[in-house]
Amino acid sequence: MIDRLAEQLQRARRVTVLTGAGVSAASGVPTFRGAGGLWRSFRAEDLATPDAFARDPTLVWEWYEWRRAMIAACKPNAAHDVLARWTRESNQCTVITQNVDDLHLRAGTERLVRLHGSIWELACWDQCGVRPWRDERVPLPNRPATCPTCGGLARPGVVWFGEMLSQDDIDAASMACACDVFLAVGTSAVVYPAAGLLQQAKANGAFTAEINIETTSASSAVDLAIQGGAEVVLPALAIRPPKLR
Ligand code: BJW
Repeated sequence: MIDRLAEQLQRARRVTVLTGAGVSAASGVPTFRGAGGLWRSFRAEDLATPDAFARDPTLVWEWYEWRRAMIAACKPNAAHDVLARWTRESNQCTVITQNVDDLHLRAGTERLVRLHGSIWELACWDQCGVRPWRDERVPLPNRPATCPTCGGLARPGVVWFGEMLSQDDIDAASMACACDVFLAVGTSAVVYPAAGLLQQAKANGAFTAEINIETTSASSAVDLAIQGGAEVVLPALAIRPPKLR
């Protein structure tokens, strides 16, 4: 299985990797679905929608502060490192992530598309005109956090259910679907529009593969489903991006 993917990667000129929470699992960041997932203990409707924030910003910020503290103690793992190396060694390799933990960035990934934003960025809830800003302080000085420009509420710079993703990110992700190999790693592939990228790449003629510890809704659609941890399978591929050879 791994050999077959390695062969495809060696032949490819353009490689796109879509990542999800499973990539950060070995770093200690909880996933959303499945055993130990955040949605097993918390309801998305109470914490990850604009309505939830409008109802109770303090509760939502408590949850995000708890996650920020947890992520701050985590480091990129071997899966992040391999993907970062691929993007550094070839400008034909793009990583699209649904993760908000920024562990891909910390590993040094280039040309990263962060579809669901970053937990380390904040934005003005009242849209006073200030651009989103980065604040890595744990904890933040105010709870709920406030906008330094207008003094109103600040919100986490992430994409909640029912919210539009940034058009620039969608465009960049769509462009990256014109590739030879499309690899979905550590994602349950149920959240749209991210989950639709695989079909888009397939329609463009890409060889599609998945790396996951479980069967997902994408497993039957991909050309090759490899069962295993991202932090084990990606280093085992031990390949260099094709353009460099
Ligand atoms: C390992 C591993 C290891 C573990 N190695 N693997 C079309 C059809 C149906 C619905 C919709 C649709 N279009 C839009 C929607 C609505 C909605 C949606 O998709 N709902 C579905 C759930 C049904 N989408 C949206 O609302 C999006 N907005 C949008 O489309 O706007 C336009 C629009 C609005 C309204 C209606 C129609 C159109 C926005 C989605 C935002 C998602 N936000 C979250 C929270 C981010 C902020 C935060 O973190 O707080 O993003 S939800 C959560 O899910 C998070 C994740 O990025 C996302 C994806 O999860 P992911 O990464 O796949 O994680 P898991 O936990 O699901 O899976 C982990 C996997 O790893 C598992 O498979 C494990 O087995 C595996 N694993 N260890 C390898 N070591």
